[in-house]
Amino acid sequence: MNKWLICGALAAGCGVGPGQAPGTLRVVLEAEETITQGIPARVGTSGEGVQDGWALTYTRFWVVLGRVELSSAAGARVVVPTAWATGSRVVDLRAGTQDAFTVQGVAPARYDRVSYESRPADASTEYPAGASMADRQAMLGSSTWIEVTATRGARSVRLSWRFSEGWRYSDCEGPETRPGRGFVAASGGATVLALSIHGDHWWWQTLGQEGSPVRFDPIANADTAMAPYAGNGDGEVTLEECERVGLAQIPPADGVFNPLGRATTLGGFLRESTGTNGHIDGDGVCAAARVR
Ligand SMILES: [Ca+2]
Repeated sequence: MNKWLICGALAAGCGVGPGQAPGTLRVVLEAEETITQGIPARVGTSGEGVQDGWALTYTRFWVVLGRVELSSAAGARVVVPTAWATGSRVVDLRAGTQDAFTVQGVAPARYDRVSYESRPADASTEYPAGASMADRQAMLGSSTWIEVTATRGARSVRLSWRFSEGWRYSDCEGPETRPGRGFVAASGGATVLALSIHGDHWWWQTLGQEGSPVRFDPIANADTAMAPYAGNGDGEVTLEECERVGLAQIPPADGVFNPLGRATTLGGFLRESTGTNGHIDGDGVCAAARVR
């Protein structure tokens, strides 16, 4: 093991290799544009947007993040502040990209083991300033809480979904623009690592598949009583209404799903999709596993 890798395990203040100097690592929580700007209806027959003409706006996007681990197979480790290493906090991503923490004296190295978790909020979870007591109470037991208003012409539906599943994102890799496991902490400089949360995967047709068709009809229709849907028509699509819809029964005109064998209902598809939201540095992918 290189001397400076051992140094990294001990944090700041010790010597590094020839020509190398410790740097600063700033970790930010990145909100994908879909979260802050919404997802527009597609214009024309190609390009991005919702293909069936719905436009989606997030009015809430809360996600619990924590248990951040930044290390390397060679033994280097970034000393993550305790609040982020073992704790968890609710992040309001509608507020946009925000700082998580900064670590000084980080030994320059590739940290190829990057992981973090999104577990259900518990009594020790911290909240954004200004979060109401009622909202804190409502978030208990959930790892993600989204509220969406969707409109198409004169039709409008809303949803408020709280997901109780917990996820661990691990072995994160850089995006195509800087490939490789984890990230490289620069020698003597400032490095930024983003824990990036995506906001459009629930509306995809293939589970977690970037570039798959984006549609909202099956979800909007889950509020209706038109078979195979079994909703109550009150203008709000609940996760329970989505649970009642078998993916195989959805009319092809509404959508054709590929759950990769991981779900049989629309609700199950949405729950599994939640576990595909975690990335690094934009589009860098992570392995995901249920932790509860
Ligand atoms: Ca309903």
